Amino acid sequence: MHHAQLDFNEINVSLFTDEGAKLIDEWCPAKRVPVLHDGPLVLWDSLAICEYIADKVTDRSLWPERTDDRAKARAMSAEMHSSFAALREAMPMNCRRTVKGFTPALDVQIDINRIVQLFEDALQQSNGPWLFGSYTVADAMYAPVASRFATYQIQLPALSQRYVDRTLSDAPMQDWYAAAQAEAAVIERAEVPDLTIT
Ligand SMILES: N[C@@H](CCC(=O)N[C@@H](CS)C(=O)NCC(=O)O)C(=O)O
Repeated sequence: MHHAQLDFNEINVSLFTDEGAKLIDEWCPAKRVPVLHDGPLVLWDSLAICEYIADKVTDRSLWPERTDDRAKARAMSAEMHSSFAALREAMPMNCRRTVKGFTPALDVQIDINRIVQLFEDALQQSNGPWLFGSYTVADAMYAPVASRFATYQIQLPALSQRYVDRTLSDAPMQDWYAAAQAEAAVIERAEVPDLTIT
């Protein structure tokens, strides 16, 4: 929505707390975040929210121009939405700390390899800086993964590393990180321990 240059208000929901549960009851019909309220419209799914925003903005495109690239960007976004369960489980997004000595299990490494293959193929074809040249919904969908690659210190080929760096230096992402730094809540179940050698 920042890239669409739309004004919006954000309500921060502290997951797995009593206060967060009340907000979820009030705002989220599927009992999950994110949810977008736009007038009477309530949209409870992240990819549907992205599609809606892309439809809503008429002065810029949030999907690639070429039909075949649009199809690929949609497939990539859908794959992010429906897949990578092992990576999500083992590497919760946590932009407040770097996890030291993280070694992915085989199923996690398989997810990482697939995402790296997607990044490399798209970036080789587009020449970057974004997956399809200019910023699209696919970049929004993969921003949390780019964040995980950085904070879990995953070794990446050069093109993918440059893409992760670009994502992290993007102004809306920097704002997201700054907002996270200002939060005090910790989700204990999402704190992956550092590997320490004793
Ligand atoms: N399909 C949903 C999945 C949403 C989802 O799983 N959200 C998590 C946070 S990333 C959540 O709300 N968890 C709260 C809970 O499980 O109680 C989407 O992408 O919009």
